Amino acid sequence: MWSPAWGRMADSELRAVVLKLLDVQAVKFGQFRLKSGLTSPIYFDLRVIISQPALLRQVSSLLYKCAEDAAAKFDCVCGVPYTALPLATIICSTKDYPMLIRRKEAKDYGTKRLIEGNVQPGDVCLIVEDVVTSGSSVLETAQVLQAEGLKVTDAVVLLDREQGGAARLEAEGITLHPVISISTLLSVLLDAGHIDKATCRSVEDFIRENQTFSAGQQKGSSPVKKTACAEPSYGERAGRPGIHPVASRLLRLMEQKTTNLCVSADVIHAEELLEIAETLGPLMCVLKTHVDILQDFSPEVSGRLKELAEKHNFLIFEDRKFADIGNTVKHQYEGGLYQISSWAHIVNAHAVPGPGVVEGLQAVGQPLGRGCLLIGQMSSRGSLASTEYTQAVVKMADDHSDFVFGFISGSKISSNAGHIHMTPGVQMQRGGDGLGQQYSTPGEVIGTKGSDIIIVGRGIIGSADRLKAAEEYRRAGWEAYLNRLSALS
Ligand code: S5P
Repeated sequence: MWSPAWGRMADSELRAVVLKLLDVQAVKFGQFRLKSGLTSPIYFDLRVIISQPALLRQVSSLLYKCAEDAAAKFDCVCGVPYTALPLATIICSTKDYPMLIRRKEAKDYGTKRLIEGNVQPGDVCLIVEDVVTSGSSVLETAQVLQAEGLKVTDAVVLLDREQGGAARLEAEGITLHPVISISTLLSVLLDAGHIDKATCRSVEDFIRENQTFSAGQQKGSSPVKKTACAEPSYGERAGRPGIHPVASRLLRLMEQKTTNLCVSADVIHAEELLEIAETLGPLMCVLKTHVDILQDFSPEVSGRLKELAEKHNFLIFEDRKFADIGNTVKHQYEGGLYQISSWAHIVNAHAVPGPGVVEGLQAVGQPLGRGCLLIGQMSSRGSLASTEYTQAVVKMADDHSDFVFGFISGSKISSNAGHIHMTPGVQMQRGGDGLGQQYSTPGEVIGTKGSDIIIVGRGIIGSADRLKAAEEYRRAGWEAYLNRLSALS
């Protein structure tokens, strides 16, 4: 059994460690000539972590936690020389385990021992390693320990290159517990925009083509099962480290309900709005409202909407497009006639006032578990959102990731898989409405432009059979998503 610590450990901590490893150049991308003569697109030099005291401590604690989570039983600890020696030392001194040191070469005087420390034959020794490729270093250390009468059943490693080392060790009776697998590392760096898909794929190809333990020799486990650079599904993204809780909830319910349809219920009577929520609720992931166009809003209406959102498992998005200074939007969001923060899971804002608009909204929304979308692009003809503006919006989202979880945009504008893109201006036929609105089709929006959610208003609300129209849009959006997934896997 070997599985990376993804999901078991504090995901955000794992993500932070991966980013830090890149930062200190413990991992590098490029063209590297290896000892073996091969040219690798990735290079690890974990020795550099000894110059980073905080990282060294953090890695040691993750290694220990990895052994603990796997319920590994051991009496002493031995690090594979050299990088893992300080890691083993920190584990032993903080967790109170006796340590053993394996000498690289036997002394040619005195005791001629290969192991330093008090060896108690019969004791179980945990091996600590920084990187595993073929598993041979761990195996050599295990053999030296075993020759002294110790037992070795488990090894913890910071990074598993997934080149067959785990399977080789398993064949020798040693279970490898990696803190990070190469797939995890690639996913985190890809999500964070530090590497592109081409780099990710070249590393995966290299790993796949350079397996050190042939498949026939492996017991059950196959390396690099799911490619890290394949398009992640909505459900997979929902579980990614550090994802905003509203984004996670939304992606999960989209996967469960097989829908990426947001219905824009731009109607003027509350009864009609509630009727739409009730009848189309099962088909949509989000209900978008413009509460200020209702002629007869009352707190009962928002209360009833909340109940319907629970009943049909969708989120409510009040399309208020806040665009004022922080102090004003705070009041607009929390107070007034509509008390939006008390019922809308999602709101949106223009970035034009600067970060204060997000900070004002966040002060109200974050304690309530709400999330915000920034308007990165608009569907209307002649929109002033330039490329530079859109890039600045993405940066603002990154800087406020505790509250902002995505965008209103015509296409995918951020490579962060935690960001959700919602696109308005969608109808079955391309065209416009005479007042500047411009329409693209669900296939274009999801398939070509890489957005996540189609926002459909009059395409459904203006139809004589709203239920039938909503089902057609749901199916078109979902099929475009499935086609995109299969094209990119
Ligand atoms: O750029 C935008 C942003 C938004 S939120 N363009 C838009 O059309 N919208 C909203 O999406 C708009 O306010 C309306 O509620 C909906 C589109 O409605 P439709 O009837 O044109 O589909």
